[in-house]
Amino acid sequence: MAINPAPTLALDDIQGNLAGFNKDFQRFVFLAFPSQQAGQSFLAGIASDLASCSEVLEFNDLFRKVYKRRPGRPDADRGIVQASWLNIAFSFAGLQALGAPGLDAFPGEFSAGMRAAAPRIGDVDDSAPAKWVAPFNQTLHAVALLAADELADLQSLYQDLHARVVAHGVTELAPLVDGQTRPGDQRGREHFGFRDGISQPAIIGLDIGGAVGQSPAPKPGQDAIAPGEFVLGAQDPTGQPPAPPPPLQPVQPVYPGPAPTPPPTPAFPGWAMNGSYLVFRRLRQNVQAFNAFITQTAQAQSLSEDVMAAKLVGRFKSGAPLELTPDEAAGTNPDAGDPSTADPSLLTDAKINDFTYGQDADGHLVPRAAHIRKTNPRDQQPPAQPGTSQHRLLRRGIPYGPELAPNEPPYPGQGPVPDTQDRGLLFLCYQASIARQFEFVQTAWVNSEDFPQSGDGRDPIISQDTVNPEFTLTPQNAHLTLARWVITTGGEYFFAPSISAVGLLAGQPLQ
Ligand code: N7H
Repeated sequence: MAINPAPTLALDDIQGNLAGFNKDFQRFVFLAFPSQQAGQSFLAGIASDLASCSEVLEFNDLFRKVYKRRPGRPDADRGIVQASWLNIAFSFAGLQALGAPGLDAFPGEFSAGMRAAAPRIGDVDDSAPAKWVAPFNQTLHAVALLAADELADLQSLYQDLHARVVAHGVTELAPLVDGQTRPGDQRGREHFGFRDGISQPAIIGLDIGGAVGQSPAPKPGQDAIAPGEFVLGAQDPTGQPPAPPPPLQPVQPVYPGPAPTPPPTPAFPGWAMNGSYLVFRRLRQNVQAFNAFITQTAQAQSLSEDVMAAKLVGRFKSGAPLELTPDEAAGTNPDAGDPSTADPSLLTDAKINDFTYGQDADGHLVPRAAHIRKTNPRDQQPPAQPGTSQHRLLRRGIPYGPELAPNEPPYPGQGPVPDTQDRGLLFLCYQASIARQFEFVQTAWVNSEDFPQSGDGRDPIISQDTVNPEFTLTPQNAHLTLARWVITTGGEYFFAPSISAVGLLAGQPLQ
């Protein structure tokens, strides 16, 4: 696709996690507003503290420069610049509680929320909302996203937020939901041991195109995607400028004094410009069962465990792409391990994401239902469907929970999972349309046993469907029967408005 000239995005106004906080410690504080007044007075206090994309981009750029200048030092000494960030996002119920105007114009999947979507997106039986853990078992109005380089900084950011929550009579819904980067050589990896966060779309005007810290062009293999895929009101994929938004309307404050008449509601409210939908999912991972499956199946298929695991995901645990390592991917050598040990260049920007599946149409290298092929089929989109560029996700997840202990008791088969064994991924992704992006990927691709082709099977990592859990390992019809290692234990659909819109929702006048 030709790259349209970089549009000017309101980077000072778009909330910063779209650019990627990329912090080792993150806390998600879920909130409910007992009244419009409580919610608005709370928001009025924090609107000016929300981190913007510009700040995050500039900080990340500075961090990279300082880090590069200090090779050979332990990681902890290399990145001496630090920052803590705060963002906020609202559920539909939260926007209603705040009296936000124009809510009729928001799409149905957002207003109904993730619980209502459960049967559609496959959150059934063990993953059904009735089994979700607190705080996801109640109505959530907002989530505050806190991020820091050090735990102590996260704590102080939280203390500050908590004091405001208490002062304004907002309800904090227990428990706090904490994510952290895994320690030591597992840094950057999720709990099954795979490096994560490698393949992301390059958003024109955010990741590429000229602002501070941006690269001039996408990395090899990275798609340049129009910002309108992630930011409401930004340039759409055809390069057309957005339709002029209706004028911004301040939400009238309900304090002090009686509520005034609300302003007329525009078709799609102007305050939603420069906002983005945030999908939040708490996904529990049964690491013991995953490891046991890999060991048993590798043996049965005469593959090494490294290759077996890579066949399910499409990458080795190091991140090395299976598609670029045909000798290992062919599985003819049962001793073949992770190829990046012998060839570290596979992990460089030049190679790690630079592949397509066209020459592997039958899936003899990367099974067609492997996780990264299901969730981004790259050049393998069936011709009748719109381009994969319409279904991209900006992933911002972080692992949660303790490390697997060497002598950990067997994972509970039934009943509650103790905190000491509850680990997984806090999956977050931003997009301009939950229906066309997250829900489409989860339903039409991940949960479909016939995508990309009939009988390929469901996504082995994240499909929640337990009916016919078959996975086509090789084109020669080697089928595996999968177990389920990832369970949904909570989640919600949120909207992250622009920073100025948070002020408007709080009833503040436009600056
Ligand atoms: Fe996935 N995993 O460890 O297996 N994911 N994911 N994911 N995921 C990716 O390329 C994982 C989840 C996507 O462009 C990698 O960054 C786990 C959900 C997409 O080539 C690994 C969980 C959804 C990509 C994992 C989980 C997605 C991707 C390779 C849950 C959306 C990029 C590293 C516990 C519905 C594909 C990388 C591309 C990559 C894992 C969740 C989507 C290792 C364990 C819920 C779009």
